[in-house]
Amino acid sequence: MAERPRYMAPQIPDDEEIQKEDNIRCLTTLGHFGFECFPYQLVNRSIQQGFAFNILCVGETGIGKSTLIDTLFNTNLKDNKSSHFYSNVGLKIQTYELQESNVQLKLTVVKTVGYGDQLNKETSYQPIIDYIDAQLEAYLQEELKIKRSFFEYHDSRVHVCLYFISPTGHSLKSLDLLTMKNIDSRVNIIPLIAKADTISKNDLQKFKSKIMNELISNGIQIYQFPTDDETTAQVNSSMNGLLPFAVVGSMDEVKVGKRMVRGRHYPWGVLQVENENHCDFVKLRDMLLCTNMENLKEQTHTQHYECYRCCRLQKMGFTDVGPDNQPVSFQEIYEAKRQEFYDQCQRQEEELKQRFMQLVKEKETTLKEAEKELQDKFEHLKRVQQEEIMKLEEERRQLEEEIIDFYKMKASSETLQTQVCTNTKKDKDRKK
Ligand SMILES: Nc1nc2c(ncn2[C@@H]2O[C@H](COP(=O)(O)OP(=O)(O)O)[C@@H](O)[C@H]2O)c(=O)[nH]1
Ligand SMILES: [Mg+2]
Repeated sequence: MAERPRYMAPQIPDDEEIQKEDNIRCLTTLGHFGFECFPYQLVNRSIQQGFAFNILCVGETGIGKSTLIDTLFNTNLKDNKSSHFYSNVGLKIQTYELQESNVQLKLTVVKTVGYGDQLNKETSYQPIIDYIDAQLEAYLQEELKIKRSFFEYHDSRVHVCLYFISPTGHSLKSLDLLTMKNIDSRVNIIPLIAKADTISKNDLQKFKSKIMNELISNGIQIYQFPTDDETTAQVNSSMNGLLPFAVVGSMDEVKVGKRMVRGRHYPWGVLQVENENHCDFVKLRDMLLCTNMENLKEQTHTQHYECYRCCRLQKMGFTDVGPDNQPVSFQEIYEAKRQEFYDQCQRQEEELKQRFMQLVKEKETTLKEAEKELQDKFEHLKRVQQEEIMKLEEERRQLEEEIIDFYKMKASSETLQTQVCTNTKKDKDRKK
């Protein structure tokens, strides 16, 4: 008996089975192919690879950043208390490997240090921008490499920024507005009202709407939970209406009835962190970790990274269309850039040559002038010396004449003296 084929050959469908839609034929499969298992393959691969998530916490010192992160992951991530006396804002980066069931999570938490502690807060947001950009740049550089190794590459791009707002009950501080305005195009911002247990229920509602109005009137874009997936659309859109989340953090275990819960114990009662009537902590955790972590990562890649990449490549001179609005290829741009660079080098070389010639000419003129000056000086000195020689010659001549005169006078005086002596002797002899 002939062996039965493992898979039935697909039969050619009747014309009625072919639905035409944008020239794509939709066929009903008549046998089992196996591609219904694609999703499982993806799940298995993801579990094997593990997940990575990078959170940036921006907020004043002591506002509750470390406590909230510990509470979110129900782990003591062992962070020391920060000082209020830093002269500049800094960032503390810590990476942890966490595991829940068989899912591994490489969690990177970046927290601001010294934020809001300086008198002059004008540039407090700069280190935050620099950090976000540096991670986007690192990814871009990896992408531009010839030999890319995305499998081992640790993607450090910030997936979400939890912005901690002080529970003042009044309004946002100018530092909050300035920072959020400057980072909103680079990262997904989720605003949080920190230490929400310090604010009453009525004040909290007013404070929330005040914050949202201020964000809108200052044109600040915060992350919106996506509503395009029908499985999460309803919950996400209701959560969008609850932003900013009012959160409370605590790792303390408090007894409520017969149960131990995480909360903060006050003289007047217990605030239960995971009780949705007490604060929005559970909503934040669900939105951040259960429902939208993948979307946050996707937004980081498709929106923020794309925007950064586009600007950087444009700054480098790359473009998709030429001056005549015609598409241009990477090769054409590269060739044009190369030619431009070559021309620029030529121009610079020519300019340098001209400058060199000019300098040589200037130097020659100065040297010639100096030579002429020296020649004039020499001529002058020569003249002065000749005059001096002439003067000395004249003086010598006069002296020689004087000497001759002197000797003449001396000779005549000697003759005279001899005559006088002779006459005196004659006179003496005569008297004798
Ligand atoms: N009332 C209240 N206190 C909190 C809350 N979260 C943290 N704290 C307290 O605030 C202090 C500073 O918290 P910490 O997490 O170290 O702040 P960080 O400097 O922003 O990391 C600690 O004493 C915490 O116990 C909160 O939600 N409510
Ligand atoms: Mg801390």
